[in-house]
Amino acid sequence: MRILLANPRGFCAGVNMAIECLDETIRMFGSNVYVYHEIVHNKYVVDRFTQQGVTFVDRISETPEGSILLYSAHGVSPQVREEARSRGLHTIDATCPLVTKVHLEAIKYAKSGYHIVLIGHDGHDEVIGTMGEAPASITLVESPEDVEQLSFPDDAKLAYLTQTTLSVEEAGLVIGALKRKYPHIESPPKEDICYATTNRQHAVTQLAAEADLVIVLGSQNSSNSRRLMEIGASSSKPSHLIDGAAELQDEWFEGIETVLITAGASAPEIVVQDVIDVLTKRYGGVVDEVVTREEHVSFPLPKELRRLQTERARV
Ligand code: 0CN
Ligand code: SF4
Repeated sequence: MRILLANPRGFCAGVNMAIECLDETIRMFGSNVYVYHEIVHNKYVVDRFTQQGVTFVDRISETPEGSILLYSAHGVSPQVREEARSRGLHTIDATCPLVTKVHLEAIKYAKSGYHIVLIGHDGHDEVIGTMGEAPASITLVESPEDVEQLSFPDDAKLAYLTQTTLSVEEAGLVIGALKRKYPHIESPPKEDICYATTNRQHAVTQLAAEADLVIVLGSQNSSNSRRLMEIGASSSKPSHLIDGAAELQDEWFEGIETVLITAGASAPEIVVQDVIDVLTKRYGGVVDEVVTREEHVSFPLPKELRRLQTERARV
């Protein structure tokens, strides 16, 4: 069996930074550290940190006053920042800079009197954070059908923004519907769907044609990972989103000559390699890694953490 291994796959620059940020915080302060929401949407990563003693919370009220709190890669609303401040928490912001970019666009448009149509998934951490920047000036849409329900006046000052981890193709349909209904709507200065989301989707779109089966490593609550699995399914290939090798099922591989393997932006390489090990041993799999795009992106640690590192180095 051929194991067609997609490249790029797995950790993106934002996830690398967020995980390094939490690792470094633990090194400096011990593991009595709190994180608002899952640091990234991946079970393996969250379990690893939980075992180290990190506490993940969904409410600021769950953190002891004066404790250290990291914001996850998906970003938070100003209301959450304010609540953390009033609780005297020491916060470290591990928000991906590409999510922050969307927050800044939302603030800029809202200040200039625009109403913003945000394309995203209702209830997703990133969407909640972005909408919190200007709640009265943002309307969320998920589909072209939602666009049909909008009733802004024809001359309304409108702009659209998107969540960073959407399906490029599905977002394109929503944007098309928006532009047909409101031809003057302003587009974001630069694409909001991030490079990592785009490149991982491009790889699956291109490589699924050569495969009989698609396996995506990632967690069920990971938006970008789910989109990869859906792209496999929309190419009419059986597609599965799994956290690790323990979920592999023998019947998936009956009569399969080529299996495409990829991983969402929050899935660590170790879970990919575990799956490859199993497929090699069980079905004589041979790896054929195909690079569809090069990636050379990295982000620095947040400045508050770098400042703490410098202060420590001086002592
Ligand atoms: O899986 P993630 O933690 O997040 P979503 O795909 O659900 O947004 O991947 C990192 C992406 C970000 C921000
Ligand atoms: Fe940042 Fe994109 Fe990674 Fe999300 S998927 S953390 S936006 S680089």
